[in-house]
Amino acid sequence: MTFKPALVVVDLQEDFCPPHGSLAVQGGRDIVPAINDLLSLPFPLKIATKDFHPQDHISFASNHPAPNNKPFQSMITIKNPHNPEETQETRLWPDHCVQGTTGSELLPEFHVGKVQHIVEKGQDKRVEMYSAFADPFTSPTVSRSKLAKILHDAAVTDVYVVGLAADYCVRFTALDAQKEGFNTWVVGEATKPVDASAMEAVYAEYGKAGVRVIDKDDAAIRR
Ligand code: VGL
Ligand code: ZN
Repeated sequence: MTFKPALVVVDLQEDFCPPHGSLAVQGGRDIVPAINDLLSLPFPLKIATKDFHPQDHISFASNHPAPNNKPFQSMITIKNPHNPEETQETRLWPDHCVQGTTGSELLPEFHVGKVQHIVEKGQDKRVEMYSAFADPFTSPTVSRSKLAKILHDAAVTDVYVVGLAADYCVRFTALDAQKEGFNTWVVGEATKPVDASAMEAVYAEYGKAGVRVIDKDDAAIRR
């Protein structure tokens, strides 16, 4: 059996981190040393993703009328632009990772020079896109990134997912990686959640889907 692992570092951006991030995840910066350690391992393929929204993105509370426009709280229903029968309930957020802003920049302490690709996501203002592969609509999908093609073209077998946030973009990226046919691993100490109380449900979802959570030291690369 061949084994070809890829490391995918999700959304390690200023807006998801203290001290200035608009959607700062507690301890978001603390995972960078673990991620830099992983980047020094001989993964044949390393990829970073960036949440990269236009200012009029549907997930920003500021783009919706009161009273149902409270960041972190309000939920809205999004229709699939290609199939209005299909809808998604989604959470509204503070403006974050707006293209061209400092908040959208990758953390300077992240050794991004070691990645071969930077995949941007969330550019389509009409849909939320937590997964770095695609938006959540299925009939049909509205927006897809180039991530699946990069991984398949490289004949990757295993995907290791790290970054921010554990309960949103890391979660949906890992679940989609497994759906794409990759053996998928999340490195526990190299991710942090927006809401720690959500993680038990996320681990249950991983268990069902076959995504495995491991420690950094177990993410050593087999050959
Ligand atoms: C994310 C909320 C909104 C993430 C992105 O990267 O986890 N969370 N947009
Ligand atoms: Zn976002």
